[in-house]
Amino acid sequence: IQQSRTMPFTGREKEVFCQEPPCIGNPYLEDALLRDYLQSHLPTKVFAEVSSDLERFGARVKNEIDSLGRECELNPPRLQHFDAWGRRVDQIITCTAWKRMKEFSAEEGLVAEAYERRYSNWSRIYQIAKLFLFAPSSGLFSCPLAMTDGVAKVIESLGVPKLLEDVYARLTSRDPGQFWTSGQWMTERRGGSDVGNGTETVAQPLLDGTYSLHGLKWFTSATDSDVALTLARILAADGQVEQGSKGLSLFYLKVRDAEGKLNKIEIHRLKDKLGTRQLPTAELFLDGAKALRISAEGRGVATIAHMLTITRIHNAIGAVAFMRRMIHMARDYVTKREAFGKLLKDHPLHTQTLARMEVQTRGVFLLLMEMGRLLGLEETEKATVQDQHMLRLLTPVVKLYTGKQAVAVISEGLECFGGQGFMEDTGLTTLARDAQVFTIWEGTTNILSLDVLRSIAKSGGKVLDAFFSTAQAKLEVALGAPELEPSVQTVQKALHKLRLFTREMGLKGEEGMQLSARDFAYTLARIYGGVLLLEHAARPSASATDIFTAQRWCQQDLCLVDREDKAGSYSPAAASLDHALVFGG
Ligand code: UCC
Ligand code: FAD
Repeated sequence: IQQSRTMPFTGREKEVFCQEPPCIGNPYLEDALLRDYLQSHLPTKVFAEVSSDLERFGARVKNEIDSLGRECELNPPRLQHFDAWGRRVDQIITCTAWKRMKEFSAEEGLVAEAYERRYSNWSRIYQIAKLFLFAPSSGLFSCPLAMTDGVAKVIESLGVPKLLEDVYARLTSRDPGQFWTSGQWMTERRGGSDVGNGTETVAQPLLDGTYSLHGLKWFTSATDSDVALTLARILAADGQVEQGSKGLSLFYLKVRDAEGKLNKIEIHRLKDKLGTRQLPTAELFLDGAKALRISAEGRGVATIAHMLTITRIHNAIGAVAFMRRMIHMARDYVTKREAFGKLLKDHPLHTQTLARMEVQTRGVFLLLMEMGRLLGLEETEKATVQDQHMLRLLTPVVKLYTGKQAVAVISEGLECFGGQGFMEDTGLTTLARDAQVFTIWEGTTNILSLDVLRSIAKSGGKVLDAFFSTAQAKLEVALGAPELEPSVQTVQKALHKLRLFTREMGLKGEEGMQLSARDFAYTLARIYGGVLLLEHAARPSASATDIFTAQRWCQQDLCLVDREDKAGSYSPAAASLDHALVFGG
């Protein structure tokens, strides 16, 4: 045996192997599906302009924004209650990178683009594509942008009243010096889902026509924002308030005055959160905050619903964008990491794992873009009644389904890096911690499933008619391609079963319908995801990968309600067995 000159693991030998880390590239150039989608849907001239801007912006995300996003994670906001001289200041201190994000957002028109409508109905798709590239690198600045967009939408829906002209202009400004962001304060201690019963905040009418708000808001994200919308009950002259949802009105307020003093608001504390740590989320005590009522009395929930549509779509942007980022990182890593004598990319089982993540991500990406397409049509008054029904029905479906899939795919993604996927300093864990919130805020999975039922009831079933006819029309396009025919038939069968289920749904009673709500929403997501993948795969320029993706998606259980209904899961007997199972000790 020959003795080596130096002992292994002594001196410099310790540093012999260092794994090359995964890197992000230009997220636009790396995303063939995004580019294909835009090229297929946008008019040629619009695509040329949008594509060149997204390529430029993608480079900016890679070279400039991504590291700032990481800085936001490493320098979370903190709350300073008192200044050096004991004065109560309640100052939220954010890092420079967070402030830079606000400037970038204005410069890049991340909200403005949707309201300038330079590209008519395509502007929403363009804005969504841009936010999609931005979100995973944004240090969660995507959150205040979502709410800012939502408030601009509410103001627009009110016809931009004179008193709100300035704030509307600021929320949609491209000038960093003018640009304002907004918060959305809906949640109180008694309830964030059941806002109608959980809201205790009262609004005292003042002589000048404004109100002073008194109450405690339990979750308020992006609390460093300039303005906010919030709900409260108007105090009648006899000191009474109307309870329930019908007692809620919507208010607009400025968080601070021109000198930077809080508008009779105390910031109790910043939340200590599992994720989204870059983002300040506070508990606020409203101690007479001056506010403007912007809805009719008692129409608070219905008015803020315009905002919920927008923020829920933004939630889906974040969820799908995080999935895409995780896959891109994992895809890069397999070209650098070796195991058992070869690169990970040469282990078919590992590639299969990535392929399954990719199928899920592609399906939900098309669901997201469909929301952008429908919203763009609605905002430019080009939407048919059917399009409007689809927008209403699919908003909760897409929010809840993308949120859940993000958690699943991102968790799988962490495993793709082995032990390194569990290490804080890789930055990968941030995606996992932050993704968890996509299922909770802006309505939990169950609440959104019930919102799907609400949309059906409110429309007298018309949203479902729109679903069936839109899905059928899109499938007809795909029927021409022989490779797609078996998958088209699978989706058609699922649609048939769903139709049968919906015919019987009313007979299940209130509880039976509620028990089916989650499976029902998943069924809509899976069927419509399949429809969109098939439509995409039926384009003349479609690739073999597009076809394969559609086929794989359609191999899932598409009609969950059929399976579960046959198993009796929505019956009173099942509900009582569920109860016994959970509480039986
Ligand atoms: O979590 C929050 C912010 C986090 C940060 C933002 C991040 C964004 C993404 C970032 C990505 C990185 S803010 C808090 C969000 N909170 C929620 O989402 C609340 C969840 N709960 C619900 O959604 C409930 O379903 C409620 C509060 C809407 C239920 O209220 P009600 O009052 O019991 O509901 P009603 O009585 O059924 O509805 C009242 C009115 C009706 O209209 P009218 O009176 O004309 O019949 C409904 O049709 O509101 C209408 N409505 C809707 N309209 C209710 N929901 C909707 C809807 N979704 N769309 C249209
Ligand atoms: P609950 O309503 O108590 O729900 C608890 C559980 O019960 C959930 O699983 C829910 O699905 C289930 N449930 C409730 N009702 C039903 C039902 N009828 N049927 C079946 N299941 C049901 N809110 C704001 O207003 N502004 C913000 O800026 C904001 N930022 C946030 C930031 C973060 C990081 C987080 C985590 C939350 C934030 N929220 C904000 C609050 C968020 O919107 C609420 O937490 C959420 O809507 C759920 O409300 P809740 O916490 O009261 O849960």
